[in-house]
Amino acid sequence: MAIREITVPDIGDVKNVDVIEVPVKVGDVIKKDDTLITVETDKATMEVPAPAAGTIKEMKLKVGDKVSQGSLILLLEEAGASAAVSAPAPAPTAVSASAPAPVAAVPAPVAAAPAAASGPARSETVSVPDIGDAKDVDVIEIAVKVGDTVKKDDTLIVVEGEKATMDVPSSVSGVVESIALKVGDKVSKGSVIGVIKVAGGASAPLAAAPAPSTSVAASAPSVVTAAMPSVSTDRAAPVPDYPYERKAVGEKIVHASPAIRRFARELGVDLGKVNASGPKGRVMKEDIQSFVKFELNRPKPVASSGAGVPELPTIDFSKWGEVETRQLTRIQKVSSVNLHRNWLTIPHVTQHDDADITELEAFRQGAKDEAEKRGIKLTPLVFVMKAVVNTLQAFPSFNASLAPDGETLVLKKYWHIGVAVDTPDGLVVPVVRDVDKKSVFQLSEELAEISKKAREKKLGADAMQGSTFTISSLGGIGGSYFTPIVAWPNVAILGLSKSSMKPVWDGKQFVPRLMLPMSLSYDHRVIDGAVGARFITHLAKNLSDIRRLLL
Ligand code: CAO
Repeated sequence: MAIREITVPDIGDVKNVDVIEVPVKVGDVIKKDDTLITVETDKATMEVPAPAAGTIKEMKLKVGDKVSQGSLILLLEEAGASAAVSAPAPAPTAVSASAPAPVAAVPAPVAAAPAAASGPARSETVSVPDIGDAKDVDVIEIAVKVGDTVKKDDTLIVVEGEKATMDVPSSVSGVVESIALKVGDKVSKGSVIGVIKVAGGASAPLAAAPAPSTSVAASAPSVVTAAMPSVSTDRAAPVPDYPYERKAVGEKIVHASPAIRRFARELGVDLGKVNASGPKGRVMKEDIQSFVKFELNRPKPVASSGAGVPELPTIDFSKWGEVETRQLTRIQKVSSVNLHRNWLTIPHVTQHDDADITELEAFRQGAKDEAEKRGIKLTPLVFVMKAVVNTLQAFPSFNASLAPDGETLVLKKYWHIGVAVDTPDGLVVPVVRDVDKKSVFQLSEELAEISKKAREKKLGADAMQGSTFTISSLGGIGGSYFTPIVAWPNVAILGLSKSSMKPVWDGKQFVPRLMLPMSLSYDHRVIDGAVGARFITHLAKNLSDIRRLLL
């Protein structure tokens, strides 16, 4: 099998054009006319096709390189061929070997176009210049609209032939008065694009769009490039939301006009990731805009990035033993994004304390029978909710949210408590409203109802909104202190752990008291440490003597 050097064919007068895509790699088995590289000039994007089938042995170019005619692209082990040592990618098919190639064929401003220095304003009819032999090429973009002010050389329309995409620039500066074309129309040399009002009467040639340079006049516009790959001709619906999955590894060309490629480059967008909604799978400006919007708003994966934290490497744990993978539940995925954001964006302080709930517990035991008669299970949590609301009323900055300007506190005159509920699918936080207006029996009833609904996945989204403070109770489970994460937009959260009998010094002796471990996390931007300590002390006092709630 012969190894053949594949070089860049005649691409006209243009030198040092950018390689913007290299869709093939070493080892690829390619067919004749498969695209090897895509090059881009100011005005056109062209695909350079393979002159023969074979296996790629070595790549000699990469994206970003600059090429001219004769630049070495790759070494090809030709399928079933003999001998040839060096060959350019196919020359223009529609023209002779000496004919100019596509870049030159792209309409270029006519330097010699006569322009009068002065005169009355006049309307110029702008038409498609000489685009070589190509006829009936598709208009794939209208780059201007009526009323736009255009400068000479600004792109008016983008057309696409069999083998290349071309920006058709304006030959005059002025204001667009009318546009005679729409996307999907077919045009040839001389087709009217529209009318431009030329200020001050610059008298441009009547065939206003710049003609191709003289050396190209009779040539096809799109010579060197391969046939367009078989992409769908369906016009996909615009892409309102993403989950895109456009390019699989090994998928090749992205179709986009030079202007769109420039736009994507300016924004740092990888066109390969953008859903294409244009004709023939072409990426349009709106596609890039949708992509950027989506990327900006997309919740970022928790484990891998955020707030400038370096990405974590992917680890193959199976190297060290057997593993099993399991997807997080939907609830876990949603909460992981929220928790991560809250943890990173809220400067947390956690203050711990014990509340002496010996008397409260005696009262609760005394009220248990009555509660049971009503079919209610009275737990310490509802007393804590009442005590918390009383404390929030004494410390209004805890019942508040920080406004987005970071400088204003929104103080709320209602007391809705979010209660973290453990469900088989993960943590949810339904909200008990107007806790200040409800009795402990009412709260118990409501708590039983919402935690049942939560576990049966019957809670609506609004049942989980509007809390002013949150309580996370692990008291029924065990453990002592922990660090609850503030549930934004709240500024504080109370964690409760399992109460236990502890020896407490009463001034004369140690006495057994039932102590409830509490962990108060707060947003330090809003709450000072001293205020945090006062809040938890006030709360502990309320719980140690619930008669204080009546004061
Ligand atoms: N100390 C000692 N015992 C406690 C207690 C405490 N702080 N809090 C509750 N208990 C007892 C209750 O009295 C009850 O005992 P009895 O059955 O003997 O009366 C038992 O523990 C179980 O209580 P419960 O959990 O059913 O009820 P609750 O009102 O305390 O809590 C709810 C309700 C929905 C908050 C709870 O069921 C729950 O889901 N807790 C987990 C919340 C969670 O996961 N938080 C973590 C967030 S951070 O990831």
